[in-house]
Amino acid sequence: MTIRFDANEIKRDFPALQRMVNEDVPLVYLDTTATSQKPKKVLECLSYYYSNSNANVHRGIHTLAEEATAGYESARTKIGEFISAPSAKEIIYTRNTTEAINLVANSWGRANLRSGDRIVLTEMEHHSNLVPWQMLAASIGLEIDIIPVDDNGCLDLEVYEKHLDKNPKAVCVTHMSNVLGTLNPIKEMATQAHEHGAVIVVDAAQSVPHMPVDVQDLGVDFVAFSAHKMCGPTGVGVLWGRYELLDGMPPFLGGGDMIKRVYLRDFDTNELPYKFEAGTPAIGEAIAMGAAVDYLKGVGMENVWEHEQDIVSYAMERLEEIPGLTVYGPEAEKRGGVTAFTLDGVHPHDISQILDVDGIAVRAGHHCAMPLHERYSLVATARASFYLYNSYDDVDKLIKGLYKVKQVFG
Ligand code: 7TS
Repeated sequence: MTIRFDANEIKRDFPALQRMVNEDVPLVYLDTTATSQKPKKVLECLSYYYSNSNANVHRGIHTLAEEATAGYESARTKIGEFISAPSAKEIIYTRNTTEAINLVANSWGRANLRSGDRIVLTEMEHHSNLVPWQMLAASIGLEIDIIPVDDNGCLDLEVYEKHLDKNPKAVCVTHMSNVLGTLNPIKEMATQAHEHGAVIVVDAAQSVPHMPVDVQDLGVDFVAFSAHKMCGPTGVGVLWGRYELLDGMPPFLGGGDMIKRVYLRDFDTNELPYKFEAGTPAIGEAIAMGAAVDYLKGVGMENVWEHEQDIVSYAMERLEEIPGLTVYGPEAEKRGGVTAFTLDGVHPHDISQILDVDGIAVRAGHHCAMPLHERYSLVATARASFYLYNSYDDVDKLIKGLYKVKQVFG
């Protein structure tokens, strides 16, 4: 096993990771899949913005307004480069992944889909990539086909091919599962979708923060992700879409900034990306998302990914040592840094609560993936997830904590 960088060095960049919990135990943060911690540089960027340049964007010509607009637009360019988008005009700021997917479902979906059309979803989606499509389907009468998850926690691609034979209009799929950690073969799935004339919408909430993502190389149509899972603040996310698709879509929300001109009974739509950015956006947060991109680029996304691969391989090895413990999903080589597990005879919430006494933060529940849990006949799992700031030592503390859980429950 090789360590790509010293996670303990990286940890020092994150103020929250220095704190104690329960008075005197150091925090072991293993809940990045829910939200990541933020490095000092991102926090300083937010504070600097609100202390110095706070103004609305695209409106004023005074110094502060110009600084705010320049910062907001330069972050857009950085984010575009981070995912190899052909143009910054294709980067739409949203509140988060959820809003980005709702934007596609409501704008692209309502403009392009008709009653009786089919769409393909998967059994491993987060609710954010299920419910917006279910709402649209109920509203306009779509048929939904589901790609099931096989016993190894991977998508059944033979069923995918059968669904494609029915010529769906859209395939909506996660790049990486937030429960099983499964990394889906998006590039191949995109090629197949396009051969059948379908558009492919990728929920990249768990991939963009953890690995190099090149939207052109993946050959996809829409990609959604959130700043708060990639060292950035809450309140801002991104929808990337191919220019010609975005350009042909009607606005999602109406109001300021998304118009070129307004008449009493009509309006002219603004150009991309502003067409989809109605109202005052999360300006400081968007600028700080740019700082998060700078931070991650400084470490190198290849390094982040390889580090997480090392940590998750080690974690799986150690977890599987524990009698009565089951880890769900594929082998380490096919997953990112996520491990959802159950322990015989102990409710996942109890696992989380006992680990918390020793400062170990893991999430318990259905992780907004109820259908996936049902597929395994589970109502909940405990989940430990890893990022660039987690070390082998964190995994050892988790394992020690789990032995303690076993002891408590006899
Ligand atoms: N898609 C995936 C794959 C996710 O993991 C999440 C959040 C979302 C979409 C929604 O992101 P949001 O920023 O719009 O809320 N996942 C989790 C989780 O696993 N635990 O808490 C949030």
